[in-house]
Amino acid sequence: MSKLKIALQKSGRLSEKSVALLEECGLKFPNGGGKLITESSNFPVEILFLRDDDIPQYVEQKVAHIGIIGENVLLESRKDISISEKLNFSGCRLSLAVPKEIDYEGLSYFNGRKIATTYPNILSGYLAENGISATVEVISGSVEIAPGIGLSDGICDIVSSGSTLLSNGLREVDSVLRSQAVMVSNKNLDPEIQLILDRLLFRIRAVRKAKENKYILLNSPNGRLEEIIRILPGMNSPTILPLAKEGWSSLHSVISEEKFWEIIDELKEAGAEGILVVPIEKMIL
Ligand code: PRT
Ligand code: ZN
Repeated sequence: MSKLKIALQKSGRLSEKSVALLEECGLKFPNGGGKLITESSNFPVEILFLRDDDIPQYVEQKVAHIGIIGENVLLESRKDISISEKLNFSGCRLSLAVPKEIDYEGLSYFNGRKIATTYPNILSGYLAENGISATVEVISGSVEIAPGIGLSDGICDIVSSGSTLLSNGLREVDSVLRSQAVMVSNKNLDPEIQLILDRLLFRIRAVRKAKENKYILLNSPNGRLEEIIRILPGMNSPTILPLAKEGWSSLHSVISEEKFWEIIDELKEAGAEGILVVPIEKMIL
């Protein structure tokens, strides 16, 4: 029987969350023990653990059918593969930074200057788009020390909290790219492999939807039900059940995490009581 081959980062910032995502989708597989290939016991997949930089090439060549990487790695690789799903974790940005004492007034600062990076393709594209003529110094790591040792005038590197820049006396001045983890896939999957991928994507979306929403239960005087229903932007019309207490009902619905506090405030004002909010494990629409 065919198996969907999934490439995950072996060890690094994406590893734990990639494995957790597959586990939340109900896939059981042995993890750890330094294995390079493993199989799921309850879903037709084989998992390959690789360096993230190798994943685009392996997916393009169908050594793996799909993989999980940062968008930054995908774009830098320039491989002809597609994004099947954005995964909403490991968010970061690829940014330009300069020594903090520099009086920076815009991208033109970099004209005729040197920028150190491990992302030459993305950076060159960005500079060309903006009409900046700078020298791109390609290095393989520890980019943040390049200006301090006189290798470059600025850097282009991944930033998340900003503390690496800060502790190296650098200041973020421009953002080249926003990135998050994505599932990439080969563009020419056989139909039976595509079918397995579709089943997996269905589960991934159900897990993500569940994380983005909460289940809410509350009590409302019958006279205020209409107003409360108007506040709740539920996916369907809410469930209403009579309470033993005369003149009151219990109302159940789903609300999005994003609007959560706003909605709670409005509900209280409208007379809702006994509000319970509970996490949803899976959400199938
Ligand atoms: O060994 P392998 O090649 O597989 O891993 P790697 O070392 O190339 O990658 P890894 O594990 O560091 O990162 C994997 C992916 O995580 C990246 O491609 C990004 O998509 C994403 N990501 C999210 C990050 C960061 N946040 C991040 N903070 N990747 C790197 N960093 C580094 C950055 O390079 C800099 O050195 O962290 C430092 C900055 O962090 P702050 O928090 O100090 O700003
Ligand atoms: Zn890497």
